[in-house]
Amino acid sequence: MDDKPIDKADILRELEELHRLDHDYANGRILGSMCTEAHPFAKEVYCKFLDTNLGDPGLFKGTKLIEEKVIQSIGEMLSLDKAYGNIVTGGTEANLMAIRAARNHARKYKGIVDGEIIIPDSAHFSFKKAADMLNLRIVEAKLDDNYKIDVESVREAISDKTVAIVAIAGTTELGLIDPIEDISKIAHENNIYFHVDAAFGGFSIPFLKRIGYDLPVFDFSLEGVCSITVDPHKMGLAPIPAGGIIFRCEEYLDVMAVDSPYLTVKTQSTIVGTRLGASSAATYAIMKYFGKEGYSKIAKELMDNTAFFAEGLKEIGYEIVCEPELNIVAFNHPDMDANVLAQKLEELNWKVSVAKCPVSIRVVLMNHIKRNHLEELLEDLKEIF
Ligand code: 0PR
Repeated sequence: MDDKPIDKADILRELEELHRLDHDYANGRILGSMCTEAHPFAKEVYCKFLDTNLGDPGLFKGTKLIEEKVIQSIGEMLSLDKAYGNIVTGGTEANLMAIRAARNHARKYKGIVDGEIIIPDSAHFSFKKAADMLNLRIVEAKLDDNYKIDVESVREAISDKTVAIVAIAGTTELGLIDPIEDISKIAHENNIYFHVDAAFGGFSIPFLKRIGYDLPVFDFSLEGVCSITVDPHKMGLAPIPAGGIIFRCEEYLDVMAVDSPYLTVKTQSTIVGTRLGASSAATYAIMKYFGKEGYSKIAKELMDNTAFFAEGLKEIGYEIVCEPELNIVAFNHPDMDANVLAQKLEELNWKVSVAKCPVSIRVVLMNHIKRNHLEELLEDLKEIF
């Protein structure tokens, strides 16, 4: 730190220079991100609530009510009449809370001490962090030929130490929806906690279904589902950080509660103590602003772009890994290694992401990637071909 105060203009100049090194969503070159530019209205609301702290909700009663309302709205979107949960920093924290709830519940009611969680090979790496922090062993369920969790392998993986089963609605690499109804049945029959990670798909599947897309059921209408991660800062167009964790019952929050004696509320179940109210307020505002109609329109546009891009790739001769269920396309050149192709695209100034299972180029068709960007990308891919 400098000894003397520095002029605001000088500080801003330095920061702007550094900020110029960042990539900008607006030029449509970021192909592998699940985040996008937040809606301006959400950013405006976010700034108004910057000083609110939901770590001490007795001091910020209004903002706490906003969090409760937004959790309730997300719950309704996921077929749950009365929802419990929090707006957190993202999918990682949401998944961590879900697994912590499952572990504590199993410890309290089943006496399980050295627990295990069953997760598919396609699960986001946040579950590895959760297992590490919570001292749980990961048992990986296999994927079937379509890269979805293999239902039989989940059944086989269950043991008397299983504290949770996880399935994904919108996998990170391919955007696929696991057979959640089947897994829900297995979890329910075996009285095991079932968590659905819909960090990516949660803000699109309900709206696509609403306008007639034939997508599988993934939400609380399935009685085995205990919690769902759904991130406003991905398909919800809310500013970062905004993750959502929704629980079916309050008990799952209670088993995580620790005493917080000197605060305005006497227990706390979230991982983070001092935490943003701005994320809840911005999410609340943007959900009201779009409504089901607005989100359906966005989801449809993105699916149209997905279909346009996938068709364009096939016409050139690229191979699609799987038919997209949500707005992610993964593809390969018939004879070129995906990393080599990625390198060529990087040289043309595309910010590419390479999936590992299977190795392929993966494009997440977020709101910042417009038709003209896709046309340019297809042109470049044609040149490379
Ligand atoms: N669950 C799923 C299914 C996810 O895809 C992700 C993140 C998470 C949980 C964790 O969410 P947070 O990152 O909010 O904690 N998926 C993307 C990924 O890791 C996140 C991302 C976003 C990556 C923007 C890059 C990027 O530029 O690939």
